[in-house]
Amino acid sequence: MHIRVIGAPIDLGADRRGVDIGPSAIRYAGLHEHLRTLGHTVSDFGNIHVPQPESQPTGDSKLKYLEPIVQVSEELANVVAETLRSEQFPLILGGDHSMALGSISGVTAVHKDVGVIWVDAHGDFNIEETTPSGNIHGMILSALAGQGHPSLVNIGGWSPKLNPENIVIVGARDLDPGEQALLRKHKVHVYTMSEVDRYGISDIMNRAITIAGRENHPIHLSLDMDSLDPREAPGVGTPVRGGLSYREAHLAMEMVNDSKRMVSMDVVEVNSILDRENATALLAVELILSALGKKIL
Ligand code: 4U7
Ligand code: MN
Ligand code: MN
Ligand code: MN
Repeated sequence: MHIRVIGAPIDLGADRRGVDIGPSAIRYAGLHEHLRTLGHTVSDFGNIHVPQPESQPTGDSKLKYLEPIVQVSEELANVVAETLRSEQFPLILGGDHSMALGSISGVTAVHKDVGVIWVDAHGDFNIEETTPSGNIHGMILSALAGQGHPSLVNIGGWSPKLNPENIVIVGARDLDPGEQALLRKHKVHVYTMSEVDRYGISDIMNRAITIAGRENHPIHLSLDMDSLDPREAPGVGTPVRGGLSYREAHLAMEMVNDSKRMVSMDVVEVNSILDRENATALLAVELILSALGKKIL
């Protein structure tokens, strides 16, 4: 496969700085070399331009940095769409999860009826009226499903990008009250950590792939590193106890690879300031490799 790495060093969507170094940390952890060992061809677009938060007005406290996030999303959407049109696989490195607004908008500009597997401790399904923080990284999946502020919803000039019934969240364990109501209302498939405990990650991933990939739909995988237990992934901005184990996360990635349906992937929320000796970036690389074909034997 021809993989194109795209860096999205955005931290405008989150409260803490440090995820803007994520793309460098993941590259430094040996990403390209390992991908080549797997037999892939790898090129690197470099990073898209993202303004520093200190250089921007915060704007509306319920939608912090809305304007620059919209600008970055438009640019990233174009880069991702162009990557797919030139038959390369976009591997987008965050940055906070607000970057998925651009990445998935780009994917859905090229592919019809995209299914999304969103591996995350959170639902990222808030809107202006339900957000407890005003941080846009918690409002991205809803925006892609056509809910929320028009500027977020209409990236690229069209909406919605996703049918909520083609969205599967895996690993959820911290959902805000208003967010829960929205997830139910829009019939998003949510597999919580309780369900992972009860049925096992293998069963949950089988279901996730069946739902996101039904009717031959292409799958976009969005991996938020806070889906992992903070013991495995200490370098994330919003850690929540009780997450995926090291092996559960690997198996989830391996199963997505086995499905042969994935057309694009993002890896987000690696916070290098909070990390310990780049452990979370190294783990991100390992999980990317499992998602892109690495087998134990
Ligand atoms: B992430 C939160 F209130 N729900 O909206 C919010 F708990 O991309 C967190 O999944 C969002 O890391 C986390 O601010 C966004 C909060
Ligand atoms: Mn997230
Ligand atoms: Mn269809
Ligand atoms: Mn999260």
